[in-house]
Amino acid sequence: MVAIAEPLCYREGVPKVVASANIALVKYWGKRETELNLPAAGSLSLTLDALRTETEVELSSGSEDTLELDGTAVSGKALSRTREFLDEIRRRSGRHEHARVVSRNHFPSAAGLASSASGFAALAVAAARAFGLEATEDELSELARLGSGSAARSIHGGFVRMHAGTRADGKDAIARPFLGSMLELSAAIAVVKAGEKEVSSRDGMELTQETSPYHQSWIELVDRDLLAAEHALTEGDFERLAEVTEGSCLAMHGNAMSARPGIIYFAPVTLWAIDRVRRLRASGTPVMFTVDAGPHVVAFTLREHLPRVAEVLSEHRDIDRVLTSGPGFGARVVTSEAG
Ligand code: 2P0
Repeated sequence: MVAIAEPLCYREGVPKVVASANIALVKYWGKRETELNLPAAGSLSLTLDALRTETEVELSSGSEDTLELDGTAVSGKALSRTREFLDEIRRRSGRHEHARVVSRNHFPSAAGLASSASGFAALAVAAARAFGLEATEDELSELARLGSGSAARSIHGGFVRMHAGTRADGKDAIARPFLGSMLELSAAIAVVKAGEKEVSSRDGMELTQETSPYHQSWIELVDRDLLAAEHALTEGDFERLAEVTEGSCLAMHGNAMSARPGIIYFAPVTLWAIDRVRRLRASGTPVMFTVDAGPHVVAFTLREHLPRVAEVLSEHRDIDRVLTSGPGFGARVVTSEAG
């Protein structure tokens, strides 16, 4: 029996999977189908090395699946989502055992920092392995998507392109690496002092698509932004990428703010940080901002400018800390059964 607080690496014989969260440059906000969690449009992200989740899945003789996150047994919504996910793994593998899932985030959970992306990507790889389910990268991405749309992207490293697909069974709603970028971006993540977000991405998306008068325009914009962002990456055109990335972020938030009741993820300091990023860019530093479903601001820049960008963003008392990160790898097993 392993104590809950014991580090993951002490569970001998259980492979550990690491996945990194990703931050989208062209955002995902809306679904074409909720049962299979199919996105209404594509998206484009960068997987970030510093935002890691480690997960172990062990088959158990118990009568139900258990989940421990950061040393604490989890119940409620997070546990039911994990169990539903494991039900699908059982269905596909033809096995019936329950599982013990132990997971640890190396960044603040549930604060709008994409922990469901790294969490479900790591869980997909770890659970497939534990249940002996052979899966290609496309299948792992599809599986991760069932847990969380953005998790499909965290199966891969670097820049990643999520495809909305058209099939009803969702087999083509998967992410693949986007190769050929002439830009290598790093990120400074300004973590705002705040508790858990009030509206989850899932609920926020649903309310937005049901009530925002701009939702259809937003969905149509995504395809144009994807083309423009991919072109900017292959041309190494930082300015153009900044225009598209910031535009996609603001359009997503504008759409969410236009829901009834409007969803406001920004805190006052979010606007302060956006202003600082734009001032830095105007004075010659290549940097662009994006904001997910929370108040934190992610500034993408080139590696050599990262210290300066992080320094500027840490100057406000409502910024708790600034994390810095280079591009990350895709989800992978880091310890084998041999230990
Ligand atoms: C993104 N977000 O592209 C967007 C931008 C948040 C803001 O994907 O319902 O947790 O599980 O598919 O993946 C967060 O949404 O939503 C997200 P579900 P998910 O990164």
